[in-house]
Amino acid sequence: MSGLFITFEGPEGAGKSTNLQLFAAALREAGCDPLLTREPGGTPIAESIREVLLSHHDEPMCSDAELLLMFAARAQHIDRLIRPALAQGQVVISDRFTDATYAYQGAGRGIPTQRIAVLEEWVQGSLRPDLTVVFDVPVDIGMQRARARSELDRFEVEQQSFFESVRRCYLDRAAAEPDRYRVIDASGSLEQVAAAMHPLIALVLERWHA
Ligand code: T5A
Repeated sequence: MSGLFITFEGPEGAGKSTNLQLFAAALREAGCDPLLTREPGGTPIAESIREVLLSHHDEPMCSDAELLLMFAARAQHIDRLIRPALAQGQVVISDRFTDATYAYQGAGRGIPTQRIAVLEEWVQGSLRPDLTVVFDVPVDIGMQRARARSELDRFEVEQQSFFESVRRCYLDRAAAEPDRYRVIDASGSLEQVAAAMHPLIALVLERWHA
């Protein structure tokens, strides 16, 4: 028995976390109870690594340390939470996964894609999301939302050009593999974005019933 692995992605303030809750509520109403998780994080050890990754430090974190910590957290998350849940046939929805590494550490920090791909193979083997929903929003709108919500973390203080590269990477990856990705315009109101998710909810329920 194998479940369904769904990831929500997008630049800062795109509304992933908000819409993930709405998406899950709609699935629950239809009788499907998904496991919700996030990256970096998802287990106690991975959440501790998240704390190191997101907080500000006096010592700058080098890009390779950042990349390896992302994959260390991911290895733990996959081993302890994602694989066991999928093996039980559950629908797992993660707020970010490896696409974020390609976008932030790859396009943002400039780490070569090939180096990330090596770690992806090592840590994940053949595990890839069945469906990735990219919430796309112009950088200035996303950052406005993030600023209004809370204090900025270690990533959110990056320059506009960093986030433009992140956004471009997500869109390029989605265009290269249209079977796996769906892009949602997340610049409108919450109601508009929620409405745009309806066909995806139907798609997930259809695959879940299959
Ligand atoms: N990271 C992560 C990497 O660098 N590499 C990796 O491999 C991984 C996995 C995670 C950070 O780690 C980085 C990327 C991130 O910088 P995080 O706190 O989880 O940190 O950051 P985000 O995932 O970006 O979470 P955010 O909360 O910033 O963005 P969301 O989840 O997209 O947005 P959300 O839903 O929290 O909404 C933000 C605010 O906007 C409002 C919401 O109410 C909220 O206040 N909002 C809207 N307002 C108006 N209209 C809409 N349509 C709205 N949608 C949301």
